[in-house]
Amino acid sequence: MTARMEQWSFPPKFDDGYLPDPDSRYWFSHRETMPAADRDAAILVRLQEICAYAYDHAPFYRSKWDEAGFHPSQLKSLEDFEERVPVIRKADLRSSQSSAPPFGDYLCVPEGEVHHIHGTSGTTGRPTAFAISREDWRAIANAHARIMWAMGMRPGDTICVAAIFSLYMGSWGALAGAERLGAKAFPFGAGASGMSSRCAQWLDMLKPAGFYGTPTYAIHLAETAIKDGLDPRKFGLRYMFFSGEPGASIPAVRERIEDLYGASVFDCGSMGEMTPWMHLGGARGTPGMLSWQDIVYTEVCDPETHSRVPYGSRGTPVYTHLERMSQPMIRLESGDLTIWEDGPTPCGRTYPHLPMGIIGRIDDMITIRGENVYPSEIEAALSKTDGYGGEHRVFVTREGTMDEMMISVELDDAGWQQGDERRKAFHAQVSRQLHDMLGLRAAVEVVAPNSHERTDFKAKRVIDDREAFAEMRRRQEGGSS
Ligand code: 8LE
Repeated sequence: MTARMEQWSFPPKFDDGYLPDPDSRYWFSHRETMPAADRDAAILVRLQEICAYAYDHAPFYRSKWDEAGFHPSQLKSLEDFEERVPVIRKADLRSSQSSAPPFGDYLCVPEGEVHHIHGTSGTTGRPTAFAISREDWRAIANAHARIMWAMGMRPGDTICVAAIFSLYMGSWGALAGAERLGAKAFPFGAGASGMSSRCAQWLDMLKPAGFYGTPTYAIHLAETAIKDGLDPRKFGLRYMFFSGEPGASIPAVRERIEDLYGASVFDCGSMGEMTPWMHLGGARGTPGMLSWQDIVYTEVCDPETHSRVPYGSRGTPVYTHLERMSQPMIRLESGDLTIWEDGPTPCGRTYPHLPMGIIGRIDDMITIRGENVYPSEIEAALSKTDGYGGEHRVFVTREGTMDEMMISVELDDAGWQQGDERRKAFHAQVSRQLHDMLGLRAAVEVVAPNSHERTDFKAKRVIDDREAFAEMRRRQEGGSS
């Protein structure tokens, strides 16, 4: 069966000139539609190869696995993989890089083969460097072109990449895919002041077919365009794909973007470490994201035991690279939350399916009076409320022994102009929506449109001072004033 899997080898080799038949909805029709059990059998062989490779080339894995009593020769089934191979965490990567700088003792190729250096975007703590070899960069471009094809992008399309070009892998990954696809890459970028107005102007001039960025930025950009007297629907965009944060798989947010631009919206993205990060990525005809298992083998797991949860259940994705040689990630725990469903999907692919995309980071869950809520669920509830002005903030604090939440929500311009009556009605609507959808009783404040700051990257809508509060108390109790 592997004989028919297109361009499937270890180490990975790609034909950079290959393009599918223009009428095909699939890039690699066999790999995408083969029976899942046959694919799993091929994945098992690849896992045996990649584990043997990592054991030989990476002291990081060798020592971890020796300690756990695992040797690659023991891998006889996917269950063995799940039961015997320990997960790794971002903290393990950081500590490996601090003891074996700069790329850690999991760099499996000679440093001379490193083609691109990227890294984590966090602003605190030691950053992690991603060292990507030339061959891996090709593999990434091929994987991304393949998934962008599934979203409907075709050679010759103009694709605007409107995300910051720095160490962030989002923009570069989209660019690599667009180039390999034979599209007209338009790396507009983001991040400098005044860029949103200029981006709107360029979109109006160029009429690109595709757009990449964060969902938050797409909404901000449309607002900017409208303020500048432009109509985003006249940009002529046909598809917009997003990564970096929840949004594109939240129905009300997706519809809002589709409505603002008149384009189809696709969700994608796992983590920078897991590039080709589009391995969780949407396809025309299937809402949410697919897990392209022959690129990155994803197990949705119980966060405590790291065993796979049944289809239909919530869990945290644990990722394993199948087409990377430079810093292969083997069972990297994401810390995110999702629900997976069994394939096949409406688009005919036999991959597992994440209908809600990624709901959020498990750590970002907020517990208020016994109710658990994720920031993306609050966003979903507000986006469904008529008159929502496009931004909000969630304040969480501790009053006495109770956690309290306050949500500051913008009303849209038309509503705001209507005065007090409308503001009061909106306040009631928002409170009801939060209660009905999430069981939340939160204090609500209605504010004027544009009261909250916009971003061209990932939104930070939760301001939680409980940790700062607890820390201050600990300091005080420790007597260090
Ligand atoms: C919900 C995937 C990429 C390059 O766009 C990215 O944001 O990588 P990064 O900076 O390593 O951040 C990864 C985290 O962003 C994930 O763990 C997840 O919490 C969030 N994230 C990325 N894409 C999505 C997402 N959350 N939906 C997404 N589509």
